[in-house]
Amino acid sequence: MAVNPPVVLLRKAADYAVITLNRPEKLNACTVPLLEGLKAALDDANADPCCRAIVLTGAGRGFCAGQDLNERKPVEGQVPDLGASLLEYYNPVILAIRQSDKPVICAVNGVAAGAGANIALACDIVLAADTAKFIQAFARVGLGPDAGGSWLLPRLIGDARARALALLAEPIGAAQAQAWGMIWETVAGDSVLDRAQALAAELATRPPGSFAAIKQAFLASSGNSLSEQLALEAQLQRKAGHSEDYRIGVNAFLAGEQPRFVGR
Ligand code: T3D
Repeated sequence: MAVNPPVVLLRKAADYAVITLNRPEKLNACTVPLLEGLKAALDDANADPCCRAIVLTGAGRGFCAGQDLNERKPVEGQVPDLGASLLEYYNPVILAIRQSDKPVICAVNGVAAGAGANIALACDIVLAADTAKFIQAFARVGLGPDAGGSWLLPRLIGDARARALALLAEPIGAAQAQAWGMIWETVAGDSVLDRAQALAAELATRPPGSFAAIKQAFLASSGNSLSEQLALEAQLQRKAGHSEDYRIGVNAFLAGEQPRFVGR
């Protein structure tokens, strides 16, 4: 009997994890098992102290085509509860990325549409193949934005561009996305995953306490006043200042050496 391959793959390298959405024949469109698998893989990587960075990518020619619309085929007499779907499956994925203390790098290997685009944009560092496209596809199927898009996009590219992208639901190429500040880098050819893994390996040598502080500070900044944010920075910096990695970093600087951080 043929066994279906897992729809999400989790591979652990020495000190980082690679999560691959694995429904290539459907451009990794999100089903319940895919979203559950993605959340479980993020939780696993987040809880593993050996894993100091996370790479997220898609198998095949797409990154993620958003909600699998086969799961939404209209049935006479039934109405889908998309709110429940978001609360139960999508929102926890976005929060697992944003609230993780570890850097999450997205290698957008191909088209990212609808909720798939916003899962990518929720990551900390977004790299995209030069052939990749981002589509806020929601209005094409009668929906508004979700998976954090209405929060992320205006912050990334400004209100005017965010509104036009959402209203027009037109694809935007990787180079344009980079020029607008929506993503970090466009990678030529088919080496976006290699580039993401090289970055993850590099980040894995850096002090994880710094990354936790960076992510917590940036996450809080959108809801905080300047005074609140200054207080939070002081709190986070107090904790960082007590770490062994801070002591190592300062000693290495003063000795003119490369620091060898220990992750504490
Ligand atoms: O719970 C909830 O519902 C919450 C709501 C979530 C919000 C959303 O994410 S809604 C937005 C859903 N996504 C879309 O509307 C995008 C739909 N897909 C497309 O527009 C196109 O497929 C793409 C522009 C992404 C790519 O086009 P192209 O020409 O490169 O590929 P294709 O031939 O259209 O797709 C390849 C296969 O993937 C094809 O299957 P087949 O015919 O070869 O068996 C196609 O049907 C399938 N596919 C692509 N996207 C989806 C999909 N199947 C199901 N759902 C999809 N979203």
